[in-house]
Order: sequence, then structure tokens, then C-alpha cells
Amino acid sequence: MQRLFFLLAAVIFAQPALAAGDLSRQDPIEVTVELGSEDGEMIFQPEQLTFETGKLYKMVLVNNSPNKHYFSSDKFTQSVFTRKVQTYTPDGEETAEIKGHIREVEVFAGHTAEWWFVPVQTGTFEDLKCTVDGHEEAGMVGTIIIE
Ligand SMILES: [Cu+2]
Repeated sequence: MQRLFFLLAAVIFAQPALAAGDLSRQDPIEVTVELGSEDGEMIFQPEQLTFETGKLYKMVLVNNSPNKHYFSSDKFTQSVFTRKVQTYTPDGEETAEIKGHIREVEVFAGHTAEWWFVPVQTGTFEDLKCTVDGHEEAGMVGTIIIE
């Protein structure tokens, strides 16, 4: 009897895992990235981001600095499926929801943007930068890893 149970268990657990259905409708994993710092430093904080394929992320781009900043990485945007981008004023009022392929997001001083995406391709991308004149040169660069 016990042997039959183990045999049955082995058969059940040997079944291939089923696809998880709509990957863009999972509970999101929230990751916050600060664009610039309050005292005007040109940085991404953290400067290295790691994601996993097949999981839904809500990346919150917070700009508490006195300048506008971009989150720009061509290689990253080519490796993710974007569900939407939502933008908020400093008071937290939602101002827009954008759907479709996104290449770059600009966040105004004091504003916030949420980028909802599912990574679909692995890689290490060192082309994260802010494309505002002079910001990349001042150190606003970073690395994105998709595992
Ligand atoms: Cu910038």
C-alpha cells in the first residue's frame, strides 16, 4: 500500500508544470528606483537592478530630486513585455496610464511613474542611463540584470 502511494506520488509529481496562465496578471513584485537624489546628485538608486523572467514587476520610479530624469535602456525594453506605465503627481494623483511598448520613461521633478512589466529574455544590460544632457556623464548610469 505504501509502495503504491509512493508510485502514485511519483507519477503525479513527474507531470510537467503547467504554464501559469496570464503572466501579466500576477501579483506584482514591487521594486523602487530613485532617480537622482534630493540634493541633486546624478544617480540611480540602486544602480544595479535584478529581475527574473516570467514574473510581474511594478518598478516604481521616484524622482525626489530638483531635476527631471529619464530611465532609459534599449536592451532592457527589448527584453520585457510592458503591461502599462502609470504616472502620478507629487500629491499622488494619477495622471496617465500608458499601454504598449515603452522605450524610455521621463519622470518630472517630484513625480512618480510605475512601470509594470514581465521580463521575457535574460541578459546583463549596461546601457541604463538618464538621457538628459550631461546626466550620463555626471554618473547617472546603471546595470540591469535579467536572470
Ligand atoms: Cu537625469
